[in-house]
Amino acid sequence: MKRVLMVGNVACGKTTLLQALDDQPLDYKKTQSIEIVAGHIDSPGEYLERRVHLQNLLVTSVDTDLVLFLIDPTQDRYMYSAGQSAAFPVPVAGVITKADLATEEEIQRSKDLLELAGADPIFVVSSYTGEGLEELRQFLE
Ligand SMILES: Nc1nc2c(ncn2[C@@H]2O[C@H](COP(=O)(O)OP(=O)(O)OP(=O)(O)O)[C@@H](O)[C@H]2O)c(=O)[nH]1
Ligand SMILES: [Mg+2]
Repeated sequence: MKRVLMVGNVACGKTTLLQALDDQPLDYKKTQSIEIVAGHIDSPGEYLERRVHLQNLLVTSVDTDLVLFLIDPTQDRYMYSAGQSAAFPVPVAGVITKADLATEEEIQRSKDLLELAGADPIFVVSSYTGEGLEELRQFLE
């Protein structure tokens, strides 16, 4: 399986998605620092939101096969800049989380933003209902 670095705003669903992909119980725990979860690299949302920490994400990604840019489509705050994926030394794919809560419009807006950031391909998932998890698992295999 590809080793992934999870990137995304605070509470967008990074840790929960890693638990769901690994068939673990969904157990909320705030991520405080770079951590290994289910063999992947999880990051705190603050690393994306506070620009001084961005360099840590770039350096950490060197140890991975793939970066996932996550977006919670129900949140109004979007942190990715146009072409941001090009700063990473490995491929970047996109994940829209919390599909169980989002409207079609919110999902489409998130797709547009992830495309603009250069993420490809883009998955739409819900860690709660399991929607989209199988497609993402297959891609990571
Ligand atoms: N409805 C719904 N809630 C979700 C889903 N995924 C995560 N959540 C909830 O969103 C909240 C934040 O999830 P986390 O996985 O901790 O978010 P995170 O991106 O790891 O956040 P940080 O560690 O702070 O960067 C928790 O209360 C989760 O239960 C989902 O697919 N659907
Ligand atoms: Mg977390």
